[in-house]
Parts: sequence; structure tokens; C-alpha cells
Amino acid sequence: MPNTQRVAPPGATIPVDQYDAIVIGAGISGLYLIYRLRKLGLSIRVFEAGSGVGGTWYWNRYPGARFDSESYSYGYSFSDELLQEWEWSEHFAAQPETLRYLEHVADKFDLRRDIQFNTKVIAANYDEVKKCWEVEMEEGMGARAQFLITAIGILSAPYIPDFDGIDSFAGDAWHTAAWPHEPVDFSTKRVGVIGTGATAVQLITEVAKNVGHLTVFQRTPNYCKPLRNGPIDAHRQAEIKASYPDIFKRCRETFGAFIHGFDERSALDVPAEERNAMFEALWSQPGFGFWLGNFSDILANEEANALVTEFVRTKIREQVTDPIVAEMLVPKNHGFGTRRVPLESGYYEAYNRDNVLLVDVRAAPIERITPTGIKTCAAEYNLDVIIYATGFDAVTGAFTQIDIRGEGGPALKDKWTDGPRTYLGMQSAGFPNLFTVVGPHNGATFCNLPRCIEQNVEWVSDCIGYMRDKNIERIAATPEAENAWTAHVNELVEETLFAKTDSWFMGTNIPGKKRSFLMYTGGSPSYRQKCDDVAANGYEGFVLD
Ligand code: NA7
Repeated sequence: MPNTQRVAPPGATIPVDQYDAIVIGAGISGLYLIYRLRKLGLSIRVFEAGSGVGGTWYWNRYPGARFDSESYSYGYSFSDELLQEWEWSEHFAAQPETLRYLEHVADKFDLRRDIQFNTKVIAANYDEVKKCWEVEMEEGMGARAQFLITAIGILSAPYIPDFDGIDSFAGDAWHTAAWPHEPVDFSTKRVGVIGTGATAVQLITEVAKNVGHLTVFQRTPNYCKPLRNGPIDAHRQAEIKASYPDIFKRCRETFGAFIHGFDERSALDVPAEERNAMFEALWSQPGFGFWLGNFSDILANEEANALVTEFVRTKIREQVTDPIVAEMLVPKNHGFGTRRVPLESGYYEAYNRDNVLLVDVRAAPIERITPTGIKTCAAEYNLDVIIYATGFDAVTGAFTQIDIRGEGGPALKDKWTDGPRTYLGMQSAGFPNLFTVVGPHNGATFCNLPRCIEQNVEWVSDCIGYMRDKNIERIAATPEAENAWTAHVNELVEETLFAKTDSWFMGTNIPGKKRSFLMYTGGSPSYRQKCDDVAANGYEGFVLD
């Protein structure tokens, strides 16, 4: 039976265009998919909710937004010409520059002609008879394709807590991922920020520099490490351009596809003096080295983790003048690195300013939003602006917002109620020809994203090329392969401290979301190898017909 739950309301006629492949999202993944699928001669349509390319870098325009990957490890690697012509101005580029880069890529490779902007996909049904996906858009259009590829990112479903009175607030209020496109002036405003995750850490640092008054509502402090950003001078620029092959080789070898790789020794096997010297050396380096270039067991062994955690706690206390505020900023309920580590550029110092106030909303939770501000159980705060830096329904949220129905009509969101079930994080059984680039359980989730996005996109496009060559119409993950991969993902995480900590990695930031690991902790090289082996063995674990 063909599945007819959605696509057009009964009686309605909607224009339905036919393509070989439909891609959802025009971020880093979507752009590269166009480039690769075009080379196979496929007709492609990308549907993008925003009015421009860039995905994360299109939406997250809040002050201070920048990536935590070294710029030169972040760009696409597929075009030497692109690598040689683009010059990153800083070691860790800010959002406007990254967006300009992605716009440049779209223009250079003429990618926009396959993208339909301002178009939000709300449903997708697999038609078993026609062996194709039918996609429905909020704007009332439909489209059909043999392949459906989600390129919707892991942090694209913004989350705002369901506070009482939220609509009553009379001032401006924004989530960080739905930021205005025009500059916002806070210099005379009383601003409240809810949240102290990686986003808030960047935002608070920047807003604090020029604000009337800033109140930060913190539920859980995080361990923030100095970013140590700086401009790239002409000499370094030339060095970078000459060493791209080495940079990308290095990224292929490390756990998270960053230039930083773990030290294989245990923190417990090293004399205290040497260990502290290494902590200090890593602390003084830019980027994620302190997290992902540290002793290999700091994220698995509680004793090893306690050593690095104490080191960071001391560093936090040293930066904050008021000892009471310092203590509020020191995490107590988890160890260093077991949640996403924010990188900061003056975050702790922001709390040394007279016009910045830190409020503990774990001790006294937010009771409601009022027309004039925020009321906690303990006090009321008058505000002109509220900024929700409250994160995302990570990894699965962007999927469950779309009514995706596979063979026989089951909804993906129902299938994933108890946590995602996937094969390689690339497909879910019962949803043939649906590829989930950077989907749940995919190696790209815990990764310097563009590096793993390239791997994902190349694997998917090679797979489609293989199917075309062999006249195969349909590829579907087997339930057995899915069970094995899902079990593997869950076994791997149990060996780490991530499993013991509340975070968006575990889905615990969203009320009612099942506690389940959403990512993959086997490391990028193992993931790449597994994907390559699956392909080399004729896509084992999939049925092709
Ligand atoms: P995060 O890391 O999920 O941070 C969200 C923040 O919002 C976090 O501090 C939360 O506290 C806080 N939050 C959420 N709900 C509430 C309520 N109800 N009351 C008070 N505080 C709340 O999101 P980010 O955007 O910072 O970062 C996401 C990723 O984007 C980041 O890792 C980068 O990779 C880019 P909690 O910790 O849950 O107690």
C-alpha cells in the first residue's frame, strides 16, 4: 500500500516537482551535497528555511558568535583553488566571516541555482509503489525524489523553556539562534541572559562590553577554557596555505578531526609535576587542545578526570574578583570535559564589571516571565531585553519537527521516542533512500564538523553513484544492522563519563526527552574506517534492490 498520510490535504492540489534527490538544508552539508550530486548528473533540489545559505552561520548571528575550530581546519578541503584563494583573518573566525565564506563557496561553484530559499519542509512520506520520497513544504508546495537527504545539522531546533507568562514580556526577546539581522544596541539597556552554555559564554562576553546592565541567569556553570584567538598575519597565512595537505591529514588521524589529538598516556601514570606542566602547556594553547589533546583517560576515568577538573576550578577562581561569584561559576555537579567545553575570550572577567550580575536559578528557579522582566522564586528583575541562550533540541530535534514517514507509514519521531535507532547514523531501518547526513549516532556529531561532513557527503554520494551504476533503485538499512550499530553506540558511551552527566549530548536538556546518547564516541578515524568497510563490502548491512 502506498503511504498517503500527508503531502497534500484532502482535495487540495499542490504543484509537485520531480527530482533525483531532495536535500533539506543549505548549510555546510547541503552546499557540498549539491557540488557532489551534480557531478553524478543528478537533478537536485535543496529546500532551505532561511533566506540565504550557511545553516548555523546564517541563523546564529548573536554578538560574539564564532567557531572553536582553527579556521584553517574548518574550511572545505575539496578544492585547492578555494583553499588557496580564501584567507581567514583570525585563527578562530567570527560568524560574519564564516557566513561570507559559505556565501563565497555558493557563488564560486554556482550552487544557489539548485536551492529554494524561504521554504520549510514539514513532512516527508516514502511511497513504496513509486519508490520515492514525497516532500511537503509549509508554503504549500510539494516535491518528489528518489533520494531524500537531510542536511539539517545537529543544533538547528532552538529550544526555549515553556516559562509561564513568556508572551507577556513587553521588551525585545530573542533566542540566540533567531537573532535579528540588523545590529542591536544594548548600551542603555537592561539585558537578561538565560543560560550559560557555549553560546551564552560567547554572547555574555561581548554584550558585557557595552551594556547598560546585564543579568545572567545561570542554572549550571560550565568549565570554560581560554580560546586565545588572534589575527593571522601574512607569514602565517603563507604557511597555512602551504601546509593544507598536512593539516587535513592530521585531522583525519585525530579523535574529533581537530588538529588536537589525545595523549595516549593515562593522567594517572604521569608524575604530578609533569602532569601539571602538561596541563599548563595545554591551557596556554589556543583552541580545544586542553580538552581533546589532553591525557586520553580524562573523559573515561573519574580519578583522572578529577585531576584535570581541579586544575580548571583553580583557573576559574583566579579570574573572578569576588570569591562568592567565583564559587558560583565553578561547576560542582560534573567533571571537566563531560559536557561541551565553551571556549572563552574574557568571559570570567565580565563578572568583575559593576554592571554585570550573576543569578543562581538552580537555587531559586525562574518562576515566570513578567511584562517587565523575569521573576525567580527569590526576586524580580526588571529588564528591557531577554536573551534566551537556552540551547537546542539537539541532534534529533530537527528530525522530529518534520513528519517523516517511512515504509508502511510509521513516523520517525515515534520510532525514536526511546532514543534514536540508526545504522551508521546514516539511515534508520524502514526509511529507505533517506540519508541522514550528520544524523544521530553519526561519527560527524562529535567532530570538527566540516571534516566529517565531507566524509559523510562523499560516502552518501559514492553510494548513490554505486546504485546508479548498478541500476539499484533502493537502499535500506536492515533491522539487524541497525540494532548492532545502536548497541555499539550505546556500549561505547558507557565507557565514558558523558553517560554519567546531564547535557544536550544525552538529550537531558529537553524536558520529557528520553535520556539517550545522541552522538558517537568511537572517534572519527574508526567511524570513517567502518563506513569505508561497509561500502567496500557492497554496502553490507543494507538491502539493495
Ligand atoms: P546549551 O549548551 O544547551 O546551553 C543552554 C543553557 O540554557 C544552559 O546553561 C542551560 O542550563 C540553560 N537553560 C535551559 N533551560 C533553562 C531553564 N529552564 N532555566 C534556566 N536555564 C536554562 O546550548 P548552547 O546554545 O549554549 O550551546 C549549544 C551548542 O551550540 C554548543 O555546545 C556549541 O556546540 C554550539 P543547564 O545547563 O541545562 O542547567
